[in-house]
Amino acid sequence: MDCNPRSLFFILLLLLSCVTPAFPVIYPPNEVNLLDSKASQGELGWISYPSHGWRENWEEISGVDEHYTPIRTFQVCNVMEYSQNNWLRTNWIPRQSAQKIYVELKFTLRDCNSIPLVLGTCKETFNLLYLETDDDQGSHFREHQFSKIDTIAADESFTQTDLGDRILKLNTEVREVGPLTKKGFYLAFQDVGACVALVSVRVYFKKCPYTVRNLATFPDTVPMDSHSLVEVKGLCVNHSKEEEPPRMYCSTEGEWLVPIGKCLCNPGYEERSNTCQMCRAGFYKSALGNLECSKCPPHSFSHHEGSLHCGCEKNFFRAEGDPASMACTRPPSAPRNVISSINETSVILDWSWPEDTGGRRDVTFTVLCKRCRGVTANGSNSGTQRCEPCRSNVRFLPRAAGLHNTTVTVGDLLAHTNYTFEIEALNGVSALAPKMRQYAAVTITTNQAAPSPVTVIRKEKTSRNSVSLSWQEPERPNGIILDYEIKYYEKEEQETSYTILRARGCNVTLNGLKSNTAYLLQIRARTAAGYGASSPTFQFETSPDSFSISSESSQVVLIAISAAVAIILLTVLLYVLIGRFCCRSKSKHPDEKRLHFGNGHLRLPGIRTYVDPHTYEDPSQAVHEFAKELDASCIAIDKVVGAGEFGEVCSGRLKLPSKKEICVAIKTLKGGYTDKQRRDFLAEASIMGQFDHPNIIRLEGVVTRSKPVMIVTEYMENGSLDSFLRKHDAQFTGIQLVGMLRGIASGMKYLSDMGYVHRDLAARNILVNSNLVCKVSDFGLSRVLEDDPEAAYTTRGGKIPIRWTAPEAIAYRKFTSASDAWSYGIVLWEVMSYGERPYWEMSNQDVIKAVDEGYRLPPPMDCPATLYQLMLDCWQKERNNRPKFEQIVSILDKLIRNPGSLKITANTTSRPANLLLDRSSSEVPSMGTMGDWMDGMRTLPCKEAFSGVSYSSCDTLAKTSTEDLKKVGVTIVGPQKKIVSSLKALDSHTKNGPVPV
Ligand code: ACK
Repeated sequence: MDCNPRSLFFILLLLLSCVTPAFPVIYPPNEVNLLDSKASQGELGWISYPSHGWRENWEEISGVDEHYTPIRTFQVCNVMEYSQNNWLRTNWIPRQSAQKIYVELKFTLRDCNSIPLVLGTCKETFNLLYLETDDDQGSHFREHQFSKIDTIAADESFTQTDLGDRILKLNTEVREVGPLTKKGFYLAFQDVGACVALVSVRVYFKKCPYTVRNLATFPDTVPMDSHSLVEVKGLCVNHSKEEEPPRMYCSTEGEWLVPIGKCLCNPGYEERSNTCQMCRAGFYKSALGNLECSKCPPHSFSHHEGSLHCGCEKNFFRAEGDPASMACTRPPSAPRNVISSINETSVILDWSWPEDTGGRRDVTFTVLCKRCRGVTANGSNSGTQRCEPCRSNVRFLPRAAGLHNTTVTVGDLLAHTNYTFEIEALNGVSALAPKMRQYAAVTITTNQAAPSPVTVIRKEKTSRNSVSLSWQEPERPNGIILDYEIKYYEKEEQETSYTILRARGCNVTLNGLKSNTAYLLQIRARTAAGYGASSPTFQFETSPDSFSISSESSQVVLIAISAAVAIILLTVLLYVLIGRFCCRSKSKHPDEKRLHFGNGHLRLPGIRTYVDPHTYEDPSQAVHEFAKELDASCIAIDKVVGAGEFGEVCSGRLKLPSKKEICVAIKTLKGGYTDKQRRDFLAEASIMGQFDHPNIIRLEGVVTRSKPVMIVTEYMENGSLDSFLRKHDAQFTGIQLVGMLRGIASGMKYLSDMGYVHRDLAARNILVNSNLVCKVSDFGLSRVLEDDPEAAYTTRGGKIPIRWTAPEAIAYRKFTSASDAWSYGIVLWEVMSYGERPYWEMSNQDVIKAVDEGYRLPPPMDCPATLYQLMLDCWQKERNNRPKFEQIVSILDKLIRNPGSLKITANTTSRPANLLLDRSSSEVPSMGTMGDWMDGMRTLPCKEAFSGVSYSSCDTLAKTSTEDLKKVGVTIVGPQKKIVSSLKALDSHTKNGPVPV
């Protein structure tokens, strides 16, 4: 064995490869190498000092490292000589951005003890030094310029194995240098007599490497030399947004510390490996956040990547507030098993939940109320049902819409009326799919119901023996109030004896009461359905006796009063007689003023004829001819009930001496009138004053001698017919309506018999009293009478109520009772349609054109066929074919006697309500039975007349003449002709067979 320490060292160095594990060297990511001797394959070119001399210095030797990678090493081993000072200097190393650097040395150092024969010169350390410069100084070297970093010693030079071999140990030492300020530096190794081999030298600095934390990127960051941390702001990765600004601190050790804040992936993106990636198809993410994309909920889909939400499948929807995670839903199916329980005028509706709630929990129910006509008696739909929304006063408990429970009570319905309720289940998406909405319907007929109780009773006047009371109509009359029953008794008698009175109106005066006595009273209303509940008990007291007189003196008083009354009456009588005589001598007798009336109207003997007030020399005189002058002090005005052409219309009371006080209507002439206006205003009274008929409004008198000028007429509690009907839509029986119509026809017959043409016959000009009696009013339109060869009145202008007026009156102002008959037909239509506007919203011009082309109004809903035929007859183009009022009255009388005939209604099934009928097509009768045929002809008088007559063959029928028809009651010319010609046609079609009877 070679005992030279140098050769021994190298042998040991070669052994190094055997003891070092063969792993590839991977440096930590936060270390940036400035110098790595191992990385250089060729000569490193480091300088040793002194470079030339007799002694040995650092020697560069090629070898292999632990991975057998060739490396360059430096060795020195002058242990046998004194005063060693051998320098090895690296090349210039640029500092880059480093402030602090690390020097890692790998070396072997030989233990002096292991070297035989060494003198006391052997060392076991070497020095590490550095020099900062701004540029490379080449081979220039000054020993004293270097600063010492440290003395490096080996931890262990040799290790003894169990077998006694000595193994060379590779030492690794790391030293920090800093802060560095210049652009670069040199390292130097000073050997002072050791046996050392520098296997590798690595110089590096530390940095915090680029990283992504909380979806924010942080760049490579070089720490400060001091102990302070470097704060670094992060940048959100693509498709993300800051939730809180991301920050981190870079430590001097090149470690990232204390991450603060974060970024969140945008909607449609999810976090995958520190990045935000698009959601895959079939998934969605609707919100900002680092949640994963979710799978599309049921009944929805997303075909594209990066979906924010999933679209709904066909017929499925998402309501506005629905979260994207919620399944798409649809409107619920209809509620099931609807049950109705009717209690008079209210109904409880119950139903079951729909089979399919559409996938939602927000199901509510809405109940729609419709009033339907054309429903059969058993409640089933006859196919001709026509419905309209219920009135707003129908009450729903708890409410009509937004019901959470499956029941509702509907109250305040009309009695004996058909209703259809549509119950719809709704959920949050119903509004989005109106076509998918379904409802369950139930049709009911309310029962007849008695009126609700009278609740408000007022004491108007009290005296010793009487009391006047008034009250308000019950809140729910449930029909027409026929009368009120007033029951009263002395309070003390406790109902052991009582008195009952009936009143038609809402007031009563109770006479014959005991003075100074307390009475109790109850009122109840009666309709066709019977009595309603009684009002709460009302107490009143009569006045006490204010003074008492002896029977003797009372007799004297009585005689005195009787005498005074007799004298007054005599005076009044004389005054009236003298007044009449004077007036007549001033003007002509009315009959003398009568002009020509040869208009073909049936004139009954004993009936007076009408005198036009305008024919008076002084028309204002006429008013005193026909109207009574009233003293204004006899009139008390209560309230304004409407507006007339000349001023207000008021209700009030008229108390004439020695007469009962009566309710009256008072038409006033407003101030600032002209003479003409006054004349025209009073003309109505002059006309009205000539009439005396139960169906013509009665004139009570006029006030012309004081202001305001007034016309006082009887009071009609229910006001004008058109508004009355509209108010009581569908509340009357057919017979009640016919009764009203009969009254109007009777009034018109009287007027036509008087030779008076109304010209403005319309429901608005008919007044209705508390007993449903209709009276013709408004005589204001009547114009100057002219001598006309046709005995018809013509007008000199003025407005014509087109919809009510016959075509000839519109075209050439031919106003006759026949044109009044046309208007009557329109009134008939208005009554049967409960105040509908004739021809609805058609313009006047369109109405004139349509009527001229033969179109006529269609039958109103549920209108009996006979009444519709009567309308059509009134609307005959040829005015002579229209029925006379006398005939109309008799037709209506027959109907009243035979109410069954009202059950056959005119067929309107296939026709919308607002289309006019073409007369030519509606007149073709269908040939079925004789009855059908008669119905087809719609000639009620004929049908009635024929019923009971047996016709066995066509022959018999064909021989029927107009005279025959007259005998059996068919008096109207149109139907007569139709029947005769149709019978003849029937004969020729069926002469070989019998005609069904
Ligand atoms: O429909 P109404 O209440 O009945 O409104 C009108 C208004 O005056 C203007 O004409 C009412 N009116 C007219 N004459 C009478 C009357 N004799 N009795 C009661 N109301 C009347 C009419």
